[in-house]
Amino acid sequence: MQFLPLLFVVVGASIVRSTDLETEKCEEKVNTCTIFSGNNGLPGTPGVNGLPGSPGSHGLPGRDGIQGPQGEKGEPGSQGIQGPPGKAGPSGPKGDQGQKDDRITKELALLKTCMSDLQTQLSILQVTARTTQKVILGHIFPNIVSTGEKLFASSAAEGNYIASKMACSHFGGQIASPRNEAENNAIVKIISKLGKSAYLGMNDIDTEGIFTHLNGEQIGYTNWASGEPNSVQEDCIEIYTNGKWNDKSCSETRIIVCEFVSN
Ligand code: MMA
Ligand code: CA
Repeated sequence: MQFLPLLFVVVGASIVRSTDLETEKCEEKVNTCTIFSGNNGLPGTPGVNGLPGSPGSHGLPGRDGIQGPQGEKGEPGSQGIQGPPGKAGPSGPKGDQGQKDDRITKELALLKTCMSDLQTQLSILQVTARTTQKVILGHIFPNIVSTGEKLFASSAAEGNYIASKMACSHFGGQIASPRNEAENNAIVKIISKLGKSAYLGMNDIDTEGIFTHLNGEQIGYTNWASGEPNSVQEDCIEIYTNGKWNDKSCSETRIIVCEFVSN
């Protein structure tokens, strides 16, 4: 570091600190501006070292080294998973005829005999069950007519729709619900003798105009009298002694006719 020679100008204010023992106060003394002109002064003492400069940018990459020698052989890899099964081979030649198995033949014959015996016994049981059902129902319901699949029965007792439904289910059956002409005719046989209409099971209580069976199925077979059904107020069905149907209030009193699944 170099020093500027020649004119050495001192401009400033020096602060002289005099210790006044009495007052213990700092006293400021301002110098007047003085200009000196004379010989060059001695060079100043060298300044302290500057701060180190910031690092330079990266140099260019060096050239690639020479390729090293080949490494040692690696460990063998683990075994692969099993491959898919191969295609089936061609079928072998036909074998010789086997010997007749007497044991199986005999057991088969025995089974056939047992089956035949069971069928006979089942038929006898069915007849007995049918007879028993009819005898028992006949005691409670003296008026019975059977179709292929059902027994229609009445004690000649009377009740409204709800009472009729309850009485029939109490005896293990349900209120008469004909699904074809033969069943309708069976009911007619009973009520024509008793001389009074009966309620049928079907009704349109849930949806006006849509008559359904007790299991919710919409009715298929119908035998409405001319002009029926004719009232939104009449949610039940009565069957006249001539077999024709009329939609009717559910609170009338009618002959109770039940149906039972035939054994
Ligand atoms: C009665 C009642 C109705 C039925 C008509 C037929 C007057 O009302 O039984 O349900 O439709 O008769 O005339
Ligand atoms: Ca009616």
